[in-house]
Amino acid sequence: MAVSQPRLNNASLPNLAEGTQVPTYDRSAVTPGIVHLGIGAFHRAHMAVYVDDLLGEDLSWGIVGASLRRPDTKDALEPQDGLYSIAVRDAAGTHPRVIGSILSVMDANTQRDELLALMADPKIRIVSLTVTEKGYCHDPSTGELDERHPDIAHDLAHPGAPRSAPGMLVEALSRRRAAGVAPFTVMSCDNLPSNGQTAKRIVTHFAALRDAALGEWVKTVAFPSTMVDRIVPSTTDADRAEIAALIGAEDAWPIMTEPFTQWVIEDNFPAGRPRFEKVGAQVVDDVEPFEHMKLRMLNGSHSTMAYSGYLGGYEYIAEVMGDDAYVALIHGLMTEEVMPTLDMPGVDLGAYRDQLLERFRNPALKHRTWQIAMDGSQKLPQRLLGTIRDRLEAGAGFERLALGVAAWMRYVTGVAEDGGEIDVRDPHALKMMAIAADAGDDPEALFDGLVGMSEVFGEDLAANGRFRESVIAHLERLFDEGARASAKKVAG
Ligand code: CS2
Repeated sequence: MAVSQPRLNNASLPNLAEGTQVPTYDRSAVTPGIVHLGIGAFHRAHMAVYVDDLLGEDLSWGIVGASLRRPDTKDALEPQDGLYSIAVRDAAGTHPRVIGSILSVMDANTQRDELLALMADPKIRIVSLTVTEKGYCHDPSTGELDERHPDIAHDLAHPGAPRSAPGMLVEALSRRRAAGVAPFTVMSCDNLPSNGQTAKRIVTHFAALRDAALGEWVKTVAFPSTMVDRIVPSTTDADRAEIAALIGAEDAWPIMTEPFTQWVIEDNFPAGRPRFEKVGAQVVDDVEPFEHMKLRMLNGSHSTMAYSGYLGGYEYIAEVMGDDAYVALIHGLMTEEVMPTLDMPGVDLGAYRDQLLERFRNPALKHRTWQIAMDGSQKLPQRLLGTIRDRLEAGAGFERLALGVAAWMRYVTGVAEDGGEIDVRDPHALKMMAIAADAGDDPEALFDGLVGMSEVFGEDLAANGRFRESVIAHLERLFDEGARASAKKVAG
């Protein structure tokens, strides 16, 4: 019978298996300086690790995490005193490390007042966010606040009891203003274009809807942009068992990730910041070119592989990369169609592409196509459609990008190639499946229905003949011959 292991927590920390990296600073002396909204796996594999690296030199930057939707992270980390492990995986094995930078986790639904009081406390100098694209309650095609979003309507009616990220930020900022406390810096770490500017536009707009003077004050808040990058598949029970065996303690929610990590940060923190550049982050004046590069190269490839790979019967990205036709498709997409749209002096884009292909191939990373396929209506504009617009304007080809869009349209019908059901997760899933049901198996009707979602496609793409023709041709092939044949055809 297996001997039960202790739970990972402060008490078990000194007795973990040899070889497990653990915090070397005095955790009991760490105080909170950062509140992080959206404490999911990505944050715990990325920013929390950089902060963990820095706490040794400054103990005043501990993180208090908050979940806005589900209490599951709190439930997992509370009995662990905020400790959790990350496991860096590559072909050579799994390397565990325990992270101590998260001091506690709050559930915004049940601890709203406590969380808002902390955000209003002068010792909090940064509020960072990974609330995913949909957490911004915006129109993804324009980057503007969606005033009709149900959470925004709720938060305008109940400003003191917000449930959206913009609502939480504005209520906390308004309390600081009332108390004469300088604002915290808002740092978005989500995969949005110009994420700082986008967050600022949305939050300022929301504040102005609450009260014009508050809107003016929020305009003075700093919203640095950041480009974040690390691939983080969802944790499975097999991962939990592997980590328990490696570290010698039970961790209810370890995080699996790859060796690669990148963080480019705009240097705009009037209230101060940890010295992220000391631990590998790039602190620069202008993040936008890096964001463009990453969203179009990595995420554009990811979404294309997710939809066309899922339809082709592949469960994991590494499996998609085992199919030569898909490799040629993604290599061609980046080289022929994305790279010419990027302006990155001093960056070797060919080397960046090759490194991405290598990362996608990582056999130890079980990254589901279905996971990446989620929330496509929020992702397509910055991952594929912006590049297509640039190519249209240049009179250049975009066949592979168009296949990515067509595969998304085929995917959101909710019916797989073998007739089985696809579990489509998207804030607009019901609307899209209704459009698909009306269109039946007519590719033109499906295209016309979906392209009419102006929050995704804007007005311009719906009216563009070249775009229409190219996507419909792919849709016809996807319905007639399937995704693998479609990848092969475009691969040449
Ligand atoms: C992925 C990203 O799920 C997705 O949509 O494309 O989470 C991706 O893994 C990260 O952006 C990598 O930095």
